[in-house]
Amino acid sequence: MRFQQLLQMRRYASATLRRSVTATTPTPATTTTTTTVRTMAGSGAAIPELTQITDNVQRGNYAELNDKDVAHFEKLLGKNHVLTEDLEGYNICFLKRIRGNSKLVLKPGNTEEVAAILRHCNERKLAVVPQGGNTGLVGGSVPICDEIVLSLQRLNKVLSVDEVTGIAVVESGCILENFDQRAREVGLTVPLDLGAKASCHIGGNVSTNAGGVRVVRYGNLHGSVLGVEAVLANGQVLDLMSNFKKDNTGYHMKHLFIGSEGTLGVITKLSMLCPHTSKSVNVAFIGLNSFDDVLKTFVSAKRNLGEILSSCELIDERALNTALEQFKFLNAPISGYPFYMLIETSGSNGDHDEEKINQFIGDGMEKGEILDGTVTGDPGKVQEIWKIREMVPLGLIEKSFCFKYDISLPLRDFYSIVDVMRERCGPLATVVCGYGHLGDSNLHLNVSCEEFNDAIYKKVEPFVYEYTSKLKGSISAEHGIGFLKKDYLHYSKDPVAINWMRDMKKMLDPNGILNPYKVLN
Ligand code: FAD
Ligand code: 2HG
Ligand code: ZN
Repeated sequence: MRFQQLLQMRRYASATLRRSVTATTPTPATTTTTTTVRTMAGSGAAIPELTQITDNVQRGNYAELNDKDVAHFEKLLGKNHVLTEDLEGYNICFLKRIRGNSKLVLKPGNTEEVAAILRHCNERKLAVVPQGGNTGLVGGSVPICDEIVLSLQRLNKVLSVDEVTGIAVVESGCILENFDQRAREVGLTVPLDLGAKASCHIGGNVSTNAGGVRVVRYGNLHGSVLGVEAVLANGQVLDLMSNFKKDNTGYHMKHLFIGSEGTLGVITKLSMLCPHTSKSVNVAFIGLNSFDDVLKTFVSAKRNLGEILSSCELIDERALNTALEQFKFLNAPISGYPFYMLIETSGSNGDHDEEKINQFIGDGMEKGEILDGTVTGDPGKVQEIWKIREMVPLGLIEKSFCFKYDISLPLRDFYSIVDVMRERCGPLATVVCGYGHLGDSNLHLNVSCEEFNDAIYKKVEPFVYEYTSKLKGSISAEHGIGFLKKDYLHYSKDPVAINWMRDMKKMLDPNGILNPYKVLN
């Protein structure tokens, strides 16, 4: 009897959700999100002054580019692939915070050309910044002074995708979304997904060890990347390609290039383990009253969705409302809650997965932890819900300047910094909000204001790093250190480790030509 009553309650609770699995006409997949990223040069902020001036950067002891160098590169690559004009887009970072003054952009078409460029630059002591899709958020992909921009745009081929092994080999300049489309043609999927997928390169992703929304399921790139080919500062090609998951032949040097942000070598090619595409994908977008309920729901998702849980994202009210205000095409299924979670399941049995996610939501509603929401398995609607999450970081920069942080924090203390920061900034900030990859303990704290100003900058930094460090968190969960965080590395890294990093940098790049002014200060 008790069991029956419980079942009835479950059904009632689930029925209050606006479920759209059975929608007859699937919503066509739109490309609004990706188009926005592709066409946006960066944020709505004003063009900044040169970073060398604003940040008083002492130019390194590098040679000055001359006509002979340009002629050398033209001979090597062909005139079309050597740019000396209209370089603004290559000099400014996505957030319009960092601006360099490069006079030369090189676009090699293969590994040998990358090697020849670096050989010349190393001999001449010319500094170089490797650049992928230029979507990085820490000022790592643009010059700080007059470094040559080495764009990987032309190394854009997917070389092979093996349906049997699940291993794909791809050139580093391939756009993530294009790579994923190719993998999907044979029933595989790239285990990495992020809002910048229409612009970022797979090589940029590996160089930053990008996280994104599926780490909770597939882990990070140190696991998925099986091998890399990298060109060292002296032009030597280091072949660390591997087509096997298991390969214990000595030191695992590929890891040096995953997340080293172009400071140790230029990645030209890589192999990646791609999982088989899931037959059934369901997404729930739910509203909750408190962060305590968010944590309870996360624990329940892990316990009850287990092996099919593929994403667990958090969005707070201010983050959602800002995106909705800026992008009228977004359709939020629910509104009026302090917190929202986007929970995705991916599995191989539609009925089973649907039953599981319904039961999980029903339980949460019965306990009063989940207040309302939508669950859908319709591919078009799944995409519509994901679009809301993907547009959140862009909403915050659409018409403002935004300080963005990607910190790892213990889950119990995950959200408190947002309230603390809001209090600290007061009216100086227009929006202080938190969202991110709850499933990986990775919070995105965003503080936006009308334009960059020192008063708010000083309120936010180094406070955010001190706070994170006190909780033994990480000051960079996924975006990297780049230029913006290099002075704060010590908040998360032991001095002995930092010294070893310096020694490794010196060994691999003795002239310091690769991405100077980044990662290490
Ligand atoms: P770039 O920005 O061009 O470069 C990034 C760094 O890598 C630089 O230091 C550059 O020198 C180096 N680099 C690039 N290519 C190479 C190469 N071939 N060899 C050596 N070094 C290289 N990041 C996340 O981790 N998770 C997210 O969910 C996420 N979402 C985002 C959403 C939006 C809307 C935006 C704008 C950014 C987001 N990012 C996210 C940040 C960014 O997209 C990632 O850091 C991405 O991996 C950068 O790739 P990219 O090709 O644009 O690299
Ligand atoms: C995301 O998860 C990205 O959307 C960007 O990492 C986060 O802009 C940000 O703060
Ligand atoms: Zn993120």
